[in-house]
Order: sequence, then structure tokens, then C-alpha cells
Amino acid sequence: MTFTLPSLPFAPSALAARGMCQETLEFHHGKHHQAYVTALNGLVDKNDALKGKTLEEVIKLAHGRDDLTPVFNNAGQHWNHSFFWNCLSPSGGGIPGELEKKLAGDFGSVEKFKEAFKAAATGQFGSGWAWLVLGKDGRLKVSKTANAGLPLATGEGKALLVLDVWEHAYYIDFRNRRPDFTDNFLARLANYEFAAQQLKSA
Ligand code: MN3
Repeated sequence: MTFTLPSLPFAPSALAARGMCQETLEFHHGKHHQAYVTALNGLVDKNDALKGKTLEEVIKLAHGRDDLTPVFNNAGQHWNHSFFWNCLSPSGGGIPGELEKKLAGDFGSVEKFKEAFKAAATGQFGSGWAWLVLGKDGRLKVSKTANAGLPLATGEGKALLVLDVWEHAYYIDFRNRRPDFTDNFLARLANYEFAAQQLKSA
């Protein structure tokens, strides 16, 4: 299978008024994400064991294998970015009732969820991702992964929402201020409708 860059689910200028400018999206989607896809296709092309596999199959096969680290990194980054674009919205920030209830039940309050998510996003040393996950025990939890890591590989549950905390995600808009980038995401950019759909389909 040849992997392809998915289109953004919004115009590249659509988030500019909410703290993510067109230049960020053009570089992040058109350059960074594209580079992961191109590298992944090159690696799959040279490895018969990977040919014809789905992205999820490639990720699971490569996870924890020293000889397949570049495959895991590029496949994980392709999955994470494809998921991340759906976690952003030009009308983001509003939490649907059912998800709000579940967040309040599992974290104590929506504010406590946001505090936990911000702690994960800002506490991830170096590059990585902050996640809202539906755990195998049916409870929502927040977690973080380094570099290209993802819940599909760690087996800790189903991803509902993610924030890219690599510097390339926020440096143009927020320079070095990852806490402000995270606050802005939670308040104005996060597509909680998408997260609620993921929860419903779990
Ligand atoms: Mn990124």
C-alpha cells in the first residue's frame, strides 16, 4: 500500500483567527506531515514484510523493533498527524453535552480535565503528543507520548483527542510558549465534536 497525505479538513487559513496561522498549517501539513509520508513509503518499498499492510498493521509490527525504528517513527507520525488535523476546528472549543458529562465524571470537572491535559502537554520533555484516551477500563484519561508514540502502540486505549507538542506545531504562532499554545488549543481550537464521535464509536 502506498500511503498518501490526507487533505486538511478545513482551509489552511481557517484557523488564523483562532491562533494557528496559514503559514503554520502550510509548513506543518504540507512539509512536515508530507515528509513523514514520503519517508514511510520509501521504507515500505524496501521491505517486503511491510508491503500491502495497513498503517495500523505497520505501526503494530514495527513497535518495539530496533531494526524498524525509522518505520515506526514515520508510520506513527503519519497516523498522529492524520488524527491531529481532525482534532482542530474553526469552530472549536465547545464541548458537546455527553462528552462534558463523561469528562466531569472521570476527572471531577471539565476544568480538572483541562489542567491534566495541560500538565501532560507542557510536561512532555522534548517532542511528543498529549492525548485524551478512553482507557480499557472505560474511563477517560490523559497521557503523553514522546516523539512518534501513540496509544495504538502502547495499548493503553482508544485515542479521542490529541495535541501535537513538537515545536514545529507552535513556534510560528507562540514561539517558545507551549503552555499558551495548549491553553489556546483547549479553549478555541479543540474539536470536541470529533472527540465525542470517537467516544461514541468506541
Ligand atoms: Mn507535527
